[in-house]
Parts: sequence; C-alpha cells; structure tokens
Amino acid sequence: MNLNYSTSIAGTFFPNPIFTASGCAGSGKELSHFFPLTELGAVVTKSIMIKPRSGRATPRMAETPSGMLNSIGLQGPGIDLFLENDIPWLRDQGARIIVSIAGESVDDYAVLSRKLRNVPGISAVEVNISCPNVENRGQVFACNPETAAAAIAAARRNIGGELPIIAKLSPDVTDIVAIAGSVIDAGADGLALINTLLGMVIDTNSMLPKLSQKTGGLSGPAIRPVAVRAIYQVRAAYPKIPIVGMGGVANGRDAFELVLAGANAISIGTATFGDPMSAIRIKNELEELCTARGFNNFSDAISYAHRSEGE
Ligand code: RRO
Repeated sequence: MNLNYSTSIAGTFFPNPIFTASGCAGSGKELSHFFPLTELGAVVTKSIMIKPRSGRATPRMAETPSGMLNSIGLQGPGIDLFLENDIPWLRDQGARIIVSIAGESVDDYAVLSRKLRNVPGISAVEVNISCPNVENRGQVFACNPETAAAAIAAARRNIGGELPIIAKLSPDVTDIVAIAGSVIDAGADGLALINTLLGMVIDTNSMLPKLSQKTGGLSGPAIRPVAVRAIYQVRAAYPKIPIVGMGGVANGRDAFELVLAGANAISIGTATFGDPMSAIRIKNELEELCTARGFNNFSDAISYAHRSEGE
C-alpha cells in the first residue's frame, strides 16, 4: 500500500489519523498491554478536572440497542497528579498526547490551561465543554454560543500561543454550526465532533431508571448518523477548520464515512470496550479502504462527500 496516511490538526502532524476517544481508554495504560501506543495517531486522555473526583454513584453504565449509556461523571485524579504521573508515562511510551480538560466554570478552564502551558510533549488540548453528566444543563457550556465562547476564550488566553486547542461539542443543540462558529471566533483551532447524546434507560422490572443519576451519555453505532450529520454540517460551513470526528465508529468503513463527511482524524471510543485492538484494526481497514477507492493521500479523502457530481 502506498497511501500517505498522515494527517494534520492545526499544523500538528500525526503519522496516521486514528486516535483514542477521550474517556474510553483512560491514559492508555490498559491499551498498552495490547499494542504500542505509538501505533495510534494520538492518545486522547480522559477529561481531567482541577481536583480529584470519584464520579457519579453506580450503576453508571447501561446497554442500549447498538450502543451504551454512561454516567461516569468525570472521575479522575485531578490535574496535578495527572501531570505528575500520566503525562511522563505517556511521554516514555513515545505516544503523541492530546490532553482533554473539563471545568465546572469558565475560570476552571483558565486554571487548567495555565497548568498545561509549557508542559513538554503535548500535541494539542481538547477542551471538553460538552460532558452531559453534570448537575444541570447550564453546566454544559457547549449548549449555548456565549458560554461555549467564554470557556474556549479562557482556555485560549491561558494556554499560550503554540498549543492547538480543540473544542469538543455536543450534538444536543438546535444548531451545532452556530456553536462551532462561536468557538472558532473565540480561538478554537479545531473541533471534536461529537460528544455523547443525553439519554435514559428505564428497567421494566424495577420500573426505575437503570442509572443511579437517571440520565447518561449515549454512544456507540446508534449515534453514528448523528456524528456524520454534525461533521458534514460544520464542514460545509467551515471548509478549513480541523475536525476530529467520533461517534460510533466500529470499523474502517464507519471511519471512512466520517472522513468523507469532513473529519481530519477519527477517535475510537465505545468499540474499544468490546475489543481493545479495535483502533488498530480500524486503522488498517481505513487505510485499505482509502487505497481501494484510489486515494494516494489520506488528506484527499477528507470532505470528499461535499463535492458535487462531475467534480
Ligand atoms: O465522565 C463522563 O461522564 C463523560 C464525559 Br466527561 C463526557 O464528555 N462524555 C460522556 O459521555 N461522559
């Protein structure tokens, strides 16, 4: 195969376009038992907050048709321990690292960004403004253009000039293109599309919600058409903005669909729970498919579905 499989996000080079999805592989320790993390385009770490958090009470996972619900609630060690332990470990593996951050307030994004500036070995920062598992919808910054912009502007101001920031958006909005425009204006260098959709499952035996906190984020193949739609809409409005696409990608064909819609890279999330090797399998399948469709450069496949006939 002679495909040039590299991609770039806001000027940062990645040797291949397959990343982990934030939250689905921690900081990569478990995955590293299955393959070297250098095989991935990048490891995107679980969204980290300022303080340690145990997350929501169990049960916090539920199966759904072609997917699952999670209500983890931002479990993690907090930024200081994360920088002390996880980042040096990832650097030792030679992995390319995208750090995901999440805050409860605009100021949290400023504080987290200041902690990350000048940390060596980080390729980009994903600014997660769309976690669905928070106390109220007002805390989902990505649901409103003004709060979305405020969080991204705070990150941009405090992170320093060099490090690209990728805003992670929610599909649970009336107009994702308006939110995308707002965060781009606020200084986002790229977008991560999409976070999970807010969902609920009720147990028909107990007749109560299955998750302790009732609602959770829906992921898996069930949401892929929503991801394709969101990526396509944003790409149509912003032909140049780098997009990391995710949402129910389980094989190379699924990944190719998101690329054709406009994704410059693809994150693998829920599929990893069923098969820890899925990111590597998908990487190989996507490479074969791009070659089979006659592409010499992966980048030529990005946004292909936007061409009109005869182009
Ligand atoms: O931790 C979570 O519950 C979580 C996060 Br931060 C997120 O962004 N998306 C999701 O489905 N779960």
